[in-house]
Amino acid sequence: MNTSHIIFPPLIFSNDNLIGEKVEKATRRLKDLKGIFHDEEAFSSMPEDILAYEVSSFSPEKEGTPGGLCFGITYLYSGKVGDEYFITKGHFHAQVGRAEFYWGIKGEGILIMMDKSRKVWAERMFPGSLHYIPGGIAHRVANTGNQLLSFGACWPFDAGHNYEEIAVNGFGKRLLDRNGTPNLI
Ligand code: M6P
Ligand code: ZN
Repeated sequence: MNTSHIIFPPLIFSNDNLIGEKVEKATRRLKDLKGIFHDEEAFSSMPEDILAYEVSSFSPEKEGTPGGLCFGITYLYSGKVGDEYFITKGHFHAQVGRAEFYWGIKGEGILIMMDKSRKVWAERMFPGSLHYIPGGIAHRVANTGNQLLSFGACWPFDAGHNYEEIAVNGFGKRLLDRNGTPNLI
């Protein structure tokens, strides 16, 4: 049998690791999250180099290619700024109609979503949880546990990230620790 056309895949997803030549890694430290947390005093008292989260992603084609898909794993560390859990920046998609899947791999957290009218709702994330984020819905994740939260994501190439609206207006609600319990306030 000629096996010359049987090759190893360019990507291996094992445990919560994404391995491959074309995997890109982005790092977000507290200093990259200025203005995101409500307690500015607590924020400025923390070392700005603390790692908040990392994203390993694989884009098989050039960003913007219609019909293509991106795959990523986010590693969100456990921590709080005052009473607010570590969170991802959060974004709408630049192309409003583009949806996305998230799924929980390790740890526990909460996926926070918001529509255009600023209505906010949330879903618990845990190993095995699967979340469909429809087009037009802003999304961000909080780590509510005391260990690393890792979650997967798959989104269309041409979705793009619109961070501006969240940077300016934030989400309509925040996820705060109230006596050890996460509350959307
Ligand atoms: C997921 C995907 C990525 C996103 C990342 C971090 O992996 O949604 O597109 O970049 O989470 O989220 P954010 O870009 O909001 O910081
Ligand atoms: Zn997205």
